[in-house]
Amino acid sequence: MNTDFQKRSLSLLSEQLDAKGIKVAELVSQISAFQIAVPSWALGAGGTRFGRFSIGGEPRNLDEKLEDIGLLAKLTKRTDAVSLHIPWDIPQDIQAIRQKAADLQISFDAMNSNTFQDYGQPLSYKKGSLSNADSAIRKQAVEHNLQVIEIGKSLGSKGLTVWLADGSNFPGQAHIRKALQWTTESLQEIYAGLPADWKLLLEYKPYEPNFYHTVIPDWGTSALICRQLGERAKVLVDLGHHLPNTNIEQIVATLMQQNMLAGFHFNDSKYGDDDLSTGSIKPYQLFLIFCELIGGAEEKAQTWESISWMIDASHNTKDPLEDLIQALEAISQAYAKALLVDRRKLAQCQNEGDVVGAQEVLQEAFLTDVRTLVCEARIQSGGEADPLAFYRREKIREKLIAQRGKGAQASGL
Ligand code: RM4
Ligand code: MN
Ligand code: MN
Repeated sequence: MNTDFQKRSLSLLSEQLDAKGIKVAELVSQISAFQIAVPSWALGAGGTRFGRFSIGGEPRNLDEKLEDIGLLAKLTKRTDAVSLHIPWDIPQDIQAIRQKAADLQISFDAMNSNTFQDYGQPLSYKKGSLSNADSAIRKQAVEHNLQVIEIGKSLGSKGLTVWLADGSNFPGQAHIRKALQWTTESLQEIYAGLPADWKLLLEYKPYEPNFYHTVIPDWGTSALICRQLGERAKVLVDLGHHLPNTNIEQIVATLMQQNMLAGFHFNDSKYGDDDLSTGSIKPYQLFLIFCELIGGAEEKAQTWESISWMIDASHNTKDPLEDLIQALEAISQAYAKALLVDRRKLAQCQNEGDVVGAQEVLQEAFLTDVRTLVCEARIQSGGEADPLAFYRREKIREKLIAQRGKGAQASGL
């Protein structure tokens, strides 16, 4: 990126935005402040049930995962936290990991429990965990979540994310009401072990790995359960966890209206939980989601600070670090565009029933090229003007392969 070109683009854009009464300096500082956590499982190859293709130079342990995120943070200045999945990332030496994270200026975002796999624990989760008909299995799953909280406490995390794979594959397999009741009771036990300054983020997903019914299929069920837990339990929206064409921005607006939005798992989707790069399929939808978020916070439905932001994606074909650079960029762009919306004019159009005018207001913002702004925010924060170009120019993947090996495999999916 040519700095002279960046300067000229910025001054042109400033002139255009100034004319609309928008202050570029303010926008740049808002974009700079917006940080998105990266999950520890997004740094290696994901694979599908048909196979897994190694990327080469994948991080072999938590230390190396933190190093990858540290690199992302340094280049993009858009992330400053990691979200750990237990037991994939159990820290062996808590003090050493804390120190490493501090050196890299990374903090610990919400912790993720895992009761969707067997990893040598006494009782199997094959037929479910928090919803299992066997109370001993439910107890084991509750205890696992409580242990995850303990690990999180020692790292300085402030949240527990629960994604439940529980459900059934065939009609009749599960007692649907009992499964919901058991899940609620199990979560109540977990919630009771949550420190006062923590929140519980409850995810939902309509199908996969169970294909007939999932115990928490949608935001409504998640919200119903959260209401039975307490005010620190809220709904986590993973963008890939909806049936095709669901109006996610409406879900966001509804949850904010109820002060029930815990946070996001960013990714993109064509059909289901595709875990594709954020903004690669439906950038307009992402923009509309940010419009609701900004509107909801401005109109004081729910505070911006109470919402957690995280990427949740899995990479089958791309270099994960390149993909994360792209995702962080796409999220920042959608946010920046949503900040440009003339909300006063939009409200006026809505009140007057001016359908065409309202659409124009949104399109005007969405069609503005904000790359210069996002780049400026990065430069001012000390990041790289063009992180992807830097990554390729410096041959970082090649260096990681030389250092960690071609067959190095990250723990995770
Ligand atoms: C699930 C869900 C969870 C994530 C796992 C790996 O589909 O999105 O958030 O932890 O995948
Ligand atoms: Mn998720
Ligand atoms: Mn998912």
